[in-house]
Amino acid sequence: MQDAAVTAKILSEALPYLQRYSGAVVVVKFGGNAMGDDEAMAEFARDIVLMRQVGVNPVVVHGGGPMINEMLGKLGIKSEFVKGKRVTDKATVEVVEMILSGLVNKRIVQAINDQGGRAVGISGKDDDLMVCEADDPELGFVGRPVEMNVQVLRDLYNAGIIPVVAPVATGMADNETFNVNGDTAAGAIAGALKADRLLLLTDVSGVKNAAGEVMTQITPEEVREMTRDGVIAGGMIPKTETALMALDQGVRAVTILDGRVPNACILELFTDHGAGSQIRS
Ligand code: X2W
Repeated sequence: MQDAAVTAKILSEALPYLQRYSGAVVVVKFGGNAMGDDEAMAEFARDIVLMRQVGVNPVVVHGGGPMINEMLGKLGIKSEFVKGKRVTDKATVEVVEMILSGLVNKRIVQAINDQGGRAVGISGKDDDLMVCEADDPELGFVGRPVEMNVQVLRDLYNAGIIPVVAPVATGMADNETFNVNGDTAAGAIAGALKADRLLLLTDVSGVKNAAGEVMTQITPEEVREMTRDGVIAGGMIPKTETALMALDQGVRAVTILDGRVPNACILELFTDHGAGSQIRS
């Protein structure tokens, strides 16, 4: 078949998926490890703009751990992680906010706008979107979301705008700033919006079973079992915990997938092949 005919066939076959997701709210967590060079960033942005163009309401929540590490390194500030979360003192939280709300947030906003989308970058501080408490005294200024005010996100996507959210939050007291794990923030936002889908883009192909194979479909019960048995371990734990929390709050399905695969979001939403591991009841 000629290229044009193949393209036409692919577009035609996408119709049922386009219909299924028309009007859906899809929260996409774009992890720092999933962000590549400018070309990969442009490709991610194109997928997000395509989603918007076909009637999906995408909400992007990003991370930026590797970019924070790089700046802390330049400044000679030491950093360590406890159970997947960065121990965050006063000097560190200032760097976290500068990098996430500044550098990383604006890079994504610019990439989406360069593809013809209308992205607006905010953080959890804007309109008190995400109000936090200290997660654990040992971690310093690491926040656990306790109050979500997601109307600002609805206002933005109902106006045709793609919100891009940095996981930095305000506290209950004045002048507090919290560093929030990107997965945690994305889960809390998806839960509060009762999103149709939460896509967690990372740098692994999904959740693996004991034999090391990626599982395409998993139930929450299987996730609990695999966590108890130590099959789900390390960096996957915050992701599956986020997934279970989001499902509990009314999100219909959560997918953990490799964001470095070209067109990962489109593959997951608009083809029957799908991508990564989908967790749903
Ligand atoms: C993260 C926030 C960024 C993040 C951090 O300081 O690295 C905590 O650990 P990725 O790229 O999604 O890992 N916050 C509390 O989550 O970035």
